[in-house]
Amino acid sequence: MTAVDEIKIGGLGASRKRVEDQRFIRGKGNYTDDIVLPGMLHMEILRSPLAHARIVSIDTSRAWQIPGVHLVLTGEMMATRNLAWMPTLSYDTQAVLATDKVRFQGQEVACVIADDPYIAKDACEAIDVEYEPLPPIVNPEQALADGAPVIRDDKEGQDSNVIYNWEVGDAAGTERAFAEADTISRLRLHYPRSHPSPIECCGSIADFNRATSKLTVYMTTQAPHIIRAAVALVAELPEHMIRIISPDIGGGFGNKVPVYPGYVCSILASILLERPVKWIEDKTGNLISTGFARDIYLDGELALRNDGKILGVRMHVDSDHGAFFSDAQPSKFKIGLLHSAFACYNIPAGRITARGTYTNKAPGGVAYRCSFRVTEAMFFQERMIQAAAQDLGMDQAAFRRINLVSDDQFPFRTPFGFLTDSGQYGKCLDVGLRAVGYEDFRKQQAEAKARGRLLGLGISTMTEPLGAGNSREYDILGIKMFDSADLKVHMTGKAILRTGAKTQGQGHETTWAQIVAHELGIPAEDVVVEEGDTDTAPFGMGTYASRSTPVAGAAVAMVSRKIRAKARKLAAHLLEVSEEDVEWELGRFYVRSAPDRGVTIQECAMAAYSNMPDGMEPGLENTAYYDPPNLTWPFAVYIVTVEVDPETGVWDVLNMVAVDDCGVRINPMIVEGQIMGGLTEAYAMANMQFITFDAEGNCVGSNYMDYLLPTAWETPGYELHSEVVTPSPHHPIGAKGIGECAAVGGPAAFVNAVMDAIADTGVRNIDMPLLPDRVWEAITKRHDVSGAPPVRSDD
Ligand code: MCN
Ligand code: CUM
Repeated sequence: MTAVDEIKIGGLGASRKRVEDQRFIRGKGNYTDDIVLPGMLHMEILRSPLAHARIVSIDTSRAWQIPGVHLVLTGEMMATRNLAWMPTLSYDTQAVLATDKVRFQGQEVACVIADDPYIAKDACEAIDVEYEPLPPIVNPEQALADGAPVIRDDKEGQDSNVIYNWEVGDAAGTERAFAEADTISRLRLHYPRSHPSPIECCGSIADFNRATSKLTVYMTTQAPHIIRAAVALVAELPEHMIRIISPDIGGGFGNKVPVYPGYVCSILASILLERPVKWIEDKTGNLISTGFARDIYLDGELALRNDGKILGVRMHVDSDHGAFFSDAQPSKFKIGLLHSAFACYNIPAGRITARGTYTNKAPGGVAYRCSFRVTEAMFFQERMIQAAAQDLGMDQAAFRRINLVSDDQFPFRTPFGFLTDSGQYGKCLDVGLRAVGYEDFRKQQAEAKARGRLLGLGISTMTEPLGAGNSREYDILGIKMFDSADLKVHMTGKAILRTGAKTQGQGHETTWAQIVAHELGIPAEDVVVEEGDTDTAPFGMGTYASRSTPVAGAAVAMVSRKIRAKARKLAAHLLEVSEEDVEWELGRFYVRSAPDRGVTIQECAMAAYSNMPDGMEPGLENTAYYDPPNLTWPFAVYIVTVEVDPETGVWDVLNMVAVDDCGVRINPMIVEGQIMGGLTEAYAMANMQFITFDAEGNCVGSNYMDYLLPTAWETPGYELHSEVVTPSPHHPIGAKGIGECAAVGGPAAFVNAVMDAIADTGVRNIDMPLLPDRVWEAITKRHDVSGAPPVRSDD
């Protein structure tokens, strides 16, 4: 007998088909809205039509009279239970239902609970709210202007719209670097607001049982245990009497990390009515009120030597957080991991200053396929790198090559203090350049130019920190960031695995079983994976920041190893030899001196319940908590070629090459799916997707006519490369996160390509999205097109 074939049993490296798709493609998924409980009522939310206004009065009497209405909740009623406001994940407060003022269009003002959602919606319209309008503030510049109205006048001592001033890096060293520079390259950029827009909106079904005092909440959350802790704190319910169940999730993309007022209201309503209460957000509600992303302005500077060496970097960012500072991020860092910028470049000194402001927009600023602001960090970085190469008159690839961290420099301390773990940056760049035919394209580009055609090539190279955290540095609201896995191997060698992560489409049910197969030789199909139920899953911090593989995935490997250690003892007992004489090969223990004498892992499992040695605790189950020593640092090179039509400003992608090194790939097919999805979102952000606000604070982008998602029709094709593999030196199976890389690094590649195509115009920047009219304006007027669209240019 020999070891089992790892690929055949669906182990590490197998492109195993996604087991969850068995139910998804049959329409048998079980999403929050699919759940129907006996006696269930329905909740709808009345939202503010105005961005900034004082509430004069709320009259709910007409709503109460509508047959089928069970409860009308207002801020005033919430206040009697101390629930009108709730703490945010960034130590701010957020209104659950407005009491004093409304602070953004779409803010929750009241809720109606009724027999069905239609009655509830009608009753919302029967609530009479009198508002006294206040001047709205829609960007940081207005927020910081003299005499600007203070949006958060509810907060004692808050006399401006500034939330924080934060800085990181080496101020003196950076000053010196800039003093020594031959050239200083400057760029101002805006990364506009965008929205994750998962197909499934947010929702919850709260079910409070008075007899048992137990509260069960089915909800769309990426982090059920954090929600349980938050509910325990906010609703003052004992934690063991709260069960959060996150069933199938129809896409999260960060939108389902925060705590939303709808969740809180449905919980209170269920407690008051002693019946299950379901809240399902509609698309407009989701687009205008839940977890936005980005909306951040950069003043960036690079200190350069004329030979191409970057000496220092200076960044100032102004971040628009909306009306409440509700970012989910490690509490140590005010602007997430923005300071991971330039981590792949060898730059001696850097400094970031960051200022956050309140505005009359929905709260957000962190979520959407990003590890806490790394999307902004890498976009700014790669736009600044392109501008710097251009300012020096250097080739884009050569300039990067001079400054990228080389293979022998790891672990590498980045300009803002991170320690990157590993990588082969130069090799990835070579693979990408070869694949796109770099030299040839430059020739084609020159020839095309002679005929009036605009071709461009954009490069984006980046490493990003994935896997928050390690508990020394990372926590949310004081809860340390680590993760967990619990593995129960049954008598017949079949197993159930639970983790503290929560899949939303990433395929954990498939890939975690592959790690077990790799560690134990139990076929992946014999391992069922379950996530998202706080009564059964071990405590974990959930899925976002591509942390699942780096942290929960590591815990899966570690718990499997604990199981293997016990199985070894069982094997020694079965083989009647001492443990030291037992060897392991995949799926089987054998006697070192007699390799034919062996027992399978399944036989060990049976023995754990039927034939254990004297004194051994029965059973084959264990739990592992994993606190990673560092973040994992995948690397990527994205290269895009485009043609820009000077007559219309329309740009088409000719080719896109992606070289991703995320260490060991558990399931190559799933990894490629993650990259393609991310590139598509990157393309959407660069090309079409934005939520903007008019001067009154009206949200433009509250529906899919205005907020454009790319379909298969406009999405370009991608050429993916997987030949560079640098295992993470500290991850038990060498895997690094991948979930966001393409969405993080992709946007700059598209924008850089368009900017390269129009370089001769002297235009340094067009802010995203690069809509045709904006590109056309830049080409014909020969000026930068900046700021949050719609842009009002002077001429
Ligand atoms: N994987 C792998 N080998 C690796 C790394 C990852 O096979 N070396 C697999 C993993 O096992 C997992 C998937 O790829 O099945 C993504 O893993 P990982 O990079 O750990 O990311 P997470 O599972 O933590 O997912 C989070 C990430 C984020 S933050 C957003 S936002 C996002 C994304 O994933 N949201 C998504 N991808 C998404 N994909 C879908 N379909 N839906 C979402 O909501
Ligand atoms: Cu920031 S979006 Mo993902 O980390 O859930």
